[in-house]
Amino acid sequence: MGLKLGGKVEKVNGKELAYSEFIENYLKKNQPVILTGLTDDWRACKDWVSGEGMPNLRYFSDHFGGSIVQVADCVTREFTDQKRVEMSVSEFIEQWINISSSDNGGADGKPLLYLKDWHFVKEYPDYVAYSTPVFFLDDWLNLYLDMYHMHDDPDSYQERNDVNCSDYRFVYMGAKGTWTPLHADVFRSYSWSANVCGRKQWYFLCPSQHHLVFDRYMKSAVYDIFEDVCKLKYPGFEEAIWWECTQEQNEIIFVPSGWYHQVHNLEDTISINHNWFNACNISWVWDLLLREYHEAAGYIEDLKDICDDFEGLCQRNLAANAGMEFRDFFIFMIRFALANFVLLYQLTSSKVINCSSSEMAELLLFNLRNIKCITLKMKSEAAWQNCGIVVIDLVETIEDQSFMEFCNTLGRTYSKIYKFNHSQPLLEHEQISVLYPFGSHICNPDNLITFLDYVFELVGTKG
Ligand SMILES: O=C(O)CCC(=O)C(=O)O
Repeated sequence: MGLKLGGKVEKVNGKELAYSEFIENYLKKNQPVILTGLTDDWRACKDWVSGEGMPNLRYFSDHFGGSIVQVADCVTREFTDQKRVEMSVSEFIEQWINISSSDNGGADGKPLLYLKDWHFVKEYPDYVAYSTPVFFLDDWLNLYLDMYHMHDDPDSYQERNDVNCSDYRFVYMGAKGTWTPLHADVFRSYSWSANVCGRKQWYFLCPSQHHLVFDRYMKSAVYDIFEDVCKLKYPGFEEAIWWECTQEQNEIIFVPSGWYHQVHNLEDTISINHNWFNACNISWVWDLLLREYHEAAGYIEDLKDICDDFEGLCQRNLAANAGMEFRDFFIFMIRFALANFVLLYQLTSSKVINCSSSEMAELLLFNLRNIKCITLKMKSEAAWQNCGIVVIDLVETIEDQSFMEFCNTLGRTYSKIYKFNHSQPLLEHEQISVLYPFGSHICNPDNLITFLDYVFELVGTKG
């Protein structure tokens, strides 16, 4: 039986779409959309594409050939993903050319290679391949990772970890027929994906239907929606209603949080994609962490009575599976709470009030309110109590150079979005003293809530 097709992904001219329209209609409603007209001036669209509109493979071997990348073999499954191997970009290009000249990639047991998750921006910061469209600029994930690690794991090989978790800005390249199995994105983040050349076919399932692609114990999901899906194992699969769309060259697709999707390259394709989250979808991140925590704890429940540090083990397993533990997420939230406060405090103390500055102030308040909302959820979660000690000294943080740079980057990003003239958010020592009244240490969700309520009071608004 074929897939049941239902929803329709809108296609909108990105040049005629206001930032606020994108936020209200797609980001906040968590709806997919294809945006056109946003890649006109990208260097990637010139350098990486040949006159015939095909990938300029030689350009990659000549300029980035030494880069070591992850390559998926689309015909070989390994657990819940495709088998991956590491190779240089030159080797990948050579194999691509060989396979496509023999014209049977994927047939006769031949591999079908797909370069994925290439951290191109991190590796080539001076080669400006593209500029992130304004709609996707409010990106807390990559902004944070440019300054901090999400998780420091003393047990893992840090250098390897550093590369894999350094950012979520990727390049993908694969021949016609390469594909990505059904999945929802890391951290249940949003993603955007731009076709520099080639075309992709997307199949989406909205979050309210995601149980239909899981087995009856909600443990494993369907891998390939076009394989013969076992009705006994996945009883709901045939009921699922899919959204299908074709993404053409130079179009950008917005993938909302928690939407399962499977993607097929209809032609030789190069794409650029980012994963990100911000105040609009951060609740997805916490909900996922909590689910994965309970799952991790469930797996090792037998050890509860014999393990000295059962909670520590759960948190380490959580970090291994989800990329962060509760503590990491909480520190992330504190830093964003503080950065949003610094920017808001600076904005409300300055005398310049205009439309852009008040829009920016609205956004900062929205961010702080959402952080408070998640913190309240964390507070009510008993598992949180045992997640290890967190002590963040607000005054020390504010005086820290890296944090000031982090604040500045957030400020610059928001000024760009709202076309607002940004000045450096420097707090003088006397201004920092506004933080003192309630004590400057944040150790748990209660402290963060007290801090946020104080901030709302300080700027004269409701939390
Ligand atoms: O382009 C692909 O093959 C997969 C991309 C994807 O899953 C995403 O951007 O979320």
